[in-house]
Amino acid sequence: MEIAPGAFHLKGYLPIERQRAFVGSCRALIEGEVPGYVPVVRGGGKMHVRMLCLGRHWNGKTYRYEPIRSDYDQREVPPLPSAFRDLACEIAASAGMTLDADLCILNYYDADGRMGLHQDKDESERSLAAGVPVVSVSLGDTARFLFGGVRRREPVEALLLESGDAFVFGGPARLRYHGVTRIVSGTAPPELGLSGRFNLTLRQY
Ligand SMILES: O=C(O)CCC(=O)C(=O)O
Repeated sequence: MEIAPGAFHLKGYLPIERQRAFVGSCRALIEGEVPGYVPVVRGGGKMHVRMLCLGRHWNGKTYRYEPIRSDYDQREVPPLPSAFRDLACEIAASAGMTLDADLCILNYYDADGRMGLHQDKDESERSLAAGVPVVSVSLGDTARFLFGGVRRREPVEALLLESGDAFVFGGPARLRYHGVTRIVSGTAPPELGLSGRFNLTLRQY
């Protein structure tokens, strides 16, 4: 469903077996050798998600990408798994767009997780100018997602992102504000054995 020019909500995109496989990968990564962590952003506030960047690290202090987690533990960012890259390419194509993802921001939201309204604008000028899409994949508990305009003050639409949904925003929608106001706890499909929500945003720097 196209909810605005360049923005598509692909409900129920991933069947449960594929969701299970990606949840397994997300768990292993976020609890892995280079684990997820709660970023502290440049104003000094803690984010309300546990984050792990893959392929390139997004530094919450500088709002820039880098190969080393210099705002946290100086570790090298883990690579982007090819299955994540392929998934991004496949979903973008379903929305009529092209994405050769080289990074993913993997977020875990617990029952109190949320993310303020923001733009994804730290990728390269070239990628942003071309409107290369961001592909978002939701797994686990439902999220109340806000999608606004290209200015903060513009009206926002609220929609529910459920487990298995994909959301794509590119072209004229690439710089639209978005955020997550709340997690609807206990709504994850029981087959996933997951409490909380994983969200992957796949991007091309
Ligand atoms: O969790 C979501 O659905 C949105 C995540 C997001 O906005 C981001 O990672 O920039």
